[in-house]
Amino acid sequence: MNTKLLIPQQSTARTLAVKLVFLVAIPFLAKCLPASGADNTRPNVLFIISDDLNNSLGCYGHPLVKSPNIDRLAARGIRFERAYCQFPLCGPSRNSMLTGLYPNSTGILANRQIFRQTIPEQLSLPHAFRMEGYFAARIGKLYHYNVPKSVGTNGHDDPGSWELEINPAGCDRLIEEPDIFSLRPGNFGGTISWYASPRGDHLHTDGLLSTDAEWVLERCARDSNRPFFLAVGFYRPHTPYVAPKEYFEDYPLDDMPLVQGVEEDVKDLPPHALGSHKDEHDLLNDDLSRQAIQAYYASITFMDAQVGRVLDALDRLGLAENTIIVLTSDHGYHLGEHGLWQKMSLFEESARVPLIIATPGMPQAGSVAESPVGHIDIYPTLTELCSVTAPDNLQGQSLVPMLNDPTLQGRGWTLTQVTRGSNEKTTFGYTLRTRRWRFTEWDSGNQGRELYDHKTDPLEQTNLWEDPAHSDRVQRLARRVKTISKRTLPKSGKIPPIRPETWSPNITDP
Ligand SMILES: [Ca+2]
Ligand SMILES: [Ca+2]
Repeated sequence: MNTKLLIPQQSTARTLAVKLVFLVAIPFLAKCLPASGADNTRPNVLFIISDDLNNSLGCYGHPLVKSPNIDRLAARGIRFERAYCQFPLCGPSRNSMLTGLYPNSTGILANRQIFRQTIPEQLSLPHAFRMEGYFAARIGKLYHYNVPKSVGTNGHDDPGSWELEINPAGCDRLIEEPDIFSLRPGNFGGTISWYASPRGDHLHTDGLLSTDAEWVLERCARDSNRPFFLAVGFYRPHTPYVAPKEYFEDYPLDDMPLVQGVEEDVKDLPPHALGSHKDEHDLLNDDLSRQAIQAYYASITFMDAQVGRVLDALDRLGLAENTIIVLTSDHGYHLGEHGLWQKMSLFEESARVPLIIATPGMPQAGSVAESPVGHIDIYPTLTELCSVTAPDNLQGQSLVPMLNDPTLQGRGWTLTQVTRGSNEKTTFGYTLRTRRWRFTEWDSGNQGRELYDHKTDPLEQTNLWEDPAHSDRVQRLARRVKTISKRTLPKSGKIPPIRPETWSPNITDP
């Protein structure tokens, strides 16, 4: 067991507190981890990630969206109520999550890049497991992919992370593109687009992913001498929102909720807060908005059904009793809030992600952890749960104490960042989420600030930053963002630049 993972960087008091938590956690770990050190008793990991999935899930209290399979996973795990990505865009978010470093330390702040171009020596999460003999396999999207164009390829993958890579392409990619409706005809990846497919689950890419996962799990069940780290990256509900038409029938158009009062809401916002708006979003009248939301929800329920098939396989093959399951998304998603759609904002809808972690027979199964956590915390959590040695530069906290006692506060905040502009004109936005507050600062405050009180304003409608009643709080939070964002940099104090040379794959000496 790797005690150093539980020791935070911040303060001696916290170090002591966390050490105490660690002592308390030992009985829990003893319960969920086998006593023997033999490889065939080390826990497996099933890491499930969905693309562009926000918290529109039954287990997160959504009134309409059906997600029975993810809900049943939540019932056997801990559901993190306030989990946030570190950067609300596929590539930067996934590189951060899978290296355990903030985007300022990976140097990956845009898509189409991989951390081997900036910090090639960093062990990724699956790479760390491989170094200790795990069989690490990827099915679908774990690092960045250009969706849908790169579906069926390795995308912008890291070859050092996996022993096996499987890249299915289904009817949504190979056959149906001419039939997909798009706000900009012919554009499906970054553009809102959808299609109710007449073809069944098993023909779609995400259906093929589940079939492949069943196949890999069957092989793993036969060879119990090696523990596995199986990562399954579903493409839905990323655009194009393509799902079998049966799933659309769950969501009558008239029931689709439209956001009201946008004109009034945006009056107190700095321009960068709305900087993710795209011109084509203006085409979304009420009718098209309802269709887009229907298709997004249908894609979630379709993806959820595929998650169910993987969970069923795990149970059927007798693997569930020794497998840790994680389910998350790479970032959240707007469906019209503040007039915004898709990602790349620092509002709750874009920064927040689902996060469920289930360990076999966990005593607190079905509980909810309320304190803010981040993707940055997944890496040290999984390495600790599996007694895998982690790099000592990880920047997150282990969530093992919270898995043991979901009422614990842990770090108590999460930082998410985003960029505005490009090249030398790039500026940063940072948002700090505490249990009650969201404080956002654009270009160190030069381009505006936002403060929201989630106790009274969960939809972030009223920007309180200029309210004299909160001026002390704003000053305090601004100081914290400055300190914390500085800590997201590597020891050099500089964001690592993209290197011109390519990485020569070498897993033992990267
Ligand atoms: Ca994404
Ligand atoms: Ca407002």
